[in-house]
Amino acid sequence: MTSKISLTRYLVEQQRAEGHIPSELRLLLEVVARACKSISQAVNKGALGGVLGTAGSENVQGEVQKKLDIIANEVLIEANEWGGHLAAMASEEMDEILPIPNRYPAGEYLLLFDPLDGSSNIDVNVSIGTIFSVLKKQNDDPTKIDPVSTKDFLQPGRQQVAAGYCVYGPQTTLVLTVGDGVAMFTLDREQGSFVLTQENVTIPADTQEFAINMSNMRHWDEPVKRYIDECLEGAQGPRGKNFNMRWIASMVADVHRILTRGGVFLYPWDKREPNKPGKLRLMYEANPMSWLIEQAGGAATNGTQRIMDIAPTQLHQRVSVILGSKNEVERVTAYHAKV
Ligand code: P6P
Repeated sequence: MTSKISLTRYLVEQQRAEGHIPSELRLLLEVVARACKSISQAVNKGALGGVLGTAGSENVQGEVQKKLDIIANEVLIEANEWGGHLAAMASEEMDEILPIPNRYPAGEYLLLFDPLDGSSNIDVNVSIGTIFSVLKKQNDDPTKIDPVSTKDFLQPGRQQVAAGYCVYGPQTTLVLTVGDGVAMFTLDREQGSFVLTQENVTIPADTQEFAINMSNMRHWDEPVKRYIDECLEGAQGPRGKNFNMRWIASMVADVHRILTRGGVFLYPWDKREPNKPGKLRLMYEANPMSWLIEQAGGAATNGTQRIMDIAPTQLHQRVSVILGSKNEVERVTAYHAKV
């Protein structure tokens, strides 16, 4: 029986062997994992915990907040604010960044998160998840520590030092990269710890499975319409093979499936709100998911450029997302180039 490798042991060995994880970052990742365990407990209680339904408020995106959205946000803040590893936090559920209170020591890392992605699925018992991204506060003059501000967060995704998600589904699974491949840890509820269940996760370059909200078809731009039409034409069409479709309406669950068996996920720009580049948020949804996908051998673009090269201008800015099996993402991106 191979001994179980806990998240802690994995991170210590990464720190020792690869030098990817300074101890402050290792501590941060362990704190985030513990927070995800607490969120998983709250999610699993469902109606028994009185946590279903809406909170009667809206978030910065103008979306109705679920009780669990707020609970998950508070769990992540309370778990991370005192440890001394962070300069500030940013969340989908908060308009502004949250600097570490003066009563606690501040560190050099910036933590961004969508505390509970896919919350429209909470009340119908479908998988949801927490997405997180870690950046480092850049100090132009190391001798002078400037007070943290929103501009410290506005770094392209390629600057991330860690990224991951925790999916609350039939299993609670933490998926993580620090730039040395992708590892998956399943929560062992008897031990109360995350256990390594897969490392060096790899996405096949080709796939026969796409994920998109088909109800928006009439609003898509031509390149996306062409790509999906060709998939739907199946073996008799230009692709010469049949495709399957999945749409869970929970990015964490759709990305987890793609990391597990391949596929391509699309949430493209559409004509409904032409001034919005897309629905999903760059900083705490698209960037962390793009790094995981790239670290597993996949690709992630907004149709015209690599998502992780996008220079952000706003904390909550949105982006069009095409990610997953490399050859499919490259095909969709090539169709955009021909327009
Ligand atoms: P739609 C969830 O609200 C989310 O942000 C992503 O997790 C998901 O992929 C997408 O929106 C679903 O959007 O328009 O299909 O409900």
